[in-house]
Amino acid sequence: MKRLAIPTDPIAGQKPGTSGLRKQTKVFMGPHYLENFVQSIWNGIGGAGGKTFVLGGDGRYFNDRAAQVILRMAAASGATRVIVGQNALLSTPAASNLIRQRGTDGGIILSASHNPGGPDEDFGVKFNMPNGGPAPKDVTNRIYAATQSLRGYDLLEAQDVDLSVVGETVLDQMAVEVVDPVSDYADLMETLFDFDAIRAYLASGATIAFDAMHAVTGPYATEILGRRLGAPVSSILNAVPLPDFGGGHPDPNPIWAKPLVDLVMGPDAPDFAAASDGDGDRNMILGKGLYVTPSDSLAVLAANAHLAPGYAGGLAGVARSMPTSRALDRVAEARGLDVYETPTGWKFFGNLLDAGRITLCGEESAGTGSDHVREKDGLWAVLLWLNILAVKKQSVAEILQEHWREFGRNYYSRHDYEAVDAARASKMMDGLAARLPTLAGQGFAGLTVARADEFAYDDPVDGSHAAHQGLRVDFEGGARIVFRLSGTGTVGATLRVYLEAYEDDPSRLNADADTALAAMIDAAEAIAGIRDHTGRDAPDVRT
Ligand code: VG1
Ligand code: CO
Repeated sequence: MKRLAIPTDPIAGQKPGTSGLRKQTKVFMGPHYLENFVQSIWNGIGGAGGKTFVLGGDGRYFNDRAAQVILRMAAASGATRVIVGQNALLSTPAASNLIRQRGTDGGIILSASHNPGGPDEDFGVKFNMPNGGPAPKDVTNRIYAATQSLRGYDLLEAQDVDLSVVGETVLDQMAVEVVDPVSDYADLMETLFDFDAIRAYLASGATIAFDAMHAVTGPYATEILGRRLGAPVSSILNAVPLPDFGGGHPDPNPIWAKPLVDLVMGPDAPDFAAASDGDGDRNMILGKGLYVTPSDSLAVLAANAHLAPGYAGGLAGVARSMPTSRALDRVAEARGLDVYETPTGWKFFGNLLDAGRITLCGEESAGTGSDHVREKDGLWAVLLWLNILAVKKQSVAEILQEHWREFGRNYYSRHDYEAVDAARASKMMDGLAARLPTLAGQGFAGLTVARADEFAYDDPVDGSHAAHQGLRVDFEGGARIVFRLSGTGTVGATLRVYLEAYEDDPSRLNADADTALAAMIDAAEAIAGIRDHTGRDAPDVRT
C-alpha cells in the first residue's frame, strides 16, 4: 500500500451550505471533486492525524464509492480509526449518536438528505463535530477557506475494504471498524421511551404505517417498530434502501409522500402514520384523516414530552428555527419554559443543547429532536408520538383538537419556488430588505404590518453572530410572513415564503389552512412582487 500525494487545484463553489456541501452527484463524481472537499475537511479541522471518525451515509447512489475514497484518504492522512456503518449506511441521527457515544473526533455523513438520489440527482458530504452536531460556521468557513487554497490531497493506494461484514480490519495503519448501523441507536431509543407501553398500545389493536421511502430508515424501522415493538412487517412501507430511493424524492411531506397521505385519508387509514427522509432526520406525522404540520407536531411534543420516561423530569427549555410557527412559543409561555428562536439549520441548536438550556427543538421543515443526539431525528419523533398516544389513549385528532383549544392554533404553510434564477432571486430579496424599514404601519391585503426586520442571531452561549437569516414581516393580530432563500438547493435559487396566522376563536380552529391563509398569500405577493421577480405564477411546492 502506497501513500500518494496527488496535486490538484482549488475547485470553485465548494462552499458548505445549511447542511454541508450538497451538489449534483455528477459534480461530486468529477475529477478530484470529492477528494478536494474531504482533504479540505481534514485541513479545516487541523488535520486527520491521530483522530477517530464515524463514517456512513443514507445509501444513495455513490455512497459506497465515496465511503471507500474517504477511508483511503483518512488512512493516508494518519487517522487512527474510522467507525463505519455496515455497507456504509448510517442515518444522520445514528451517526450523531455514534460520534458522541464513542467519544470520537467527529464524523462524515454522506447524504443530500431529502433531495433525490442517482447519477442525475444529488449527493452531499457533511462534517459533524465531536458533540455529534453539524459543523458551525467558523468550522465550515475554515473548510471553505481550505478548498480555496488546496494544492493537493493524500490518498492511500489500496483495495476496497469489505464493509459488508461487521468487525474490525486494518487499512495500512488505520483501524476500520464496521458496526451494525442500527443497534446502538435502537438501544438509545429504548432508554428514552416506554417500549412496554408502546408494545401494549400496538398489541391492543392500534394500527400504524411507517413509510421509509426506500431510504435509510428502513432497517431502523424494521428493527425498532417491527422487531422490538411488535408492529407487523406490513406496516413498514418501502423498507428497503435503494440508491435512487425508488425514483422518488425521499422528502416526508404531503407532496412527495402522497401515497401515505392518501392512505390516511382513505377508508383503510391506520391510527397513526409517519414517514422519514433520505437520511432519517426528518419526520412527517399523520393521523386518521389528517396531516399534522411539523410546527404543530413540535408544539404537541413539547406539551407532552413529560409522558415519556426520558423527559419525565420536564424540559429545560425549547427552541425553534425562526421560520417555524410560533405554536411552540404558546406552549413555552403556558408552561413557563424558555424559548429560543434560532436561524434555520440544526447547527444553531447545538450550543443551546450542549449548554443544557434546551431539551427539545425543531424546525418547520419536519425536523424535531432533543438533547439525546445533536441532529434532528425522524424515528425519535415517531416514537415520542407513539409514547404519547400509548399513554393518553386518544387519537391523533383528539390530541390536536385539545392542543388547539388550550393554546390556540397557528395556521401555517410554506411555499417554495424552486430553481429560480439566482440573480433575480437575490435582487428580490435585496430590494425587499431595503424596503423593510418602511413597511411598519402599511396595509397589505387587509393586514397591517406591525414590524418588519431582517433576522440576525446572536448565539447566547458563544456570542457568535449570524446575519441575513431571513426577512420577517409581522402583522397586527399575530400573523407573520417570512421570506428566505434556501441554503440546500442545488440548482439556481429556492425562494421560501413562510405564512402563519394565529387563531384562538374556538369556532375557527378547524378551517382549511389554505383558506385561513388566503389573505397572507395575497399580502406576500403585494409586499414582495414574487410573480414579477421569479416569473412564476404559483409555488412549486406547498407544505
Ligand atoms: C432546509 C430546511 C432546514 C433544514 C435543512 C437541512 O434548509 O429548510 O430547516 O435544516 O434543509 O435539512 P434550506 O436552507 O433549504 O431551507 V436536511 O433534512 O438536510 O438534514
Ligand atoms: Co434529512
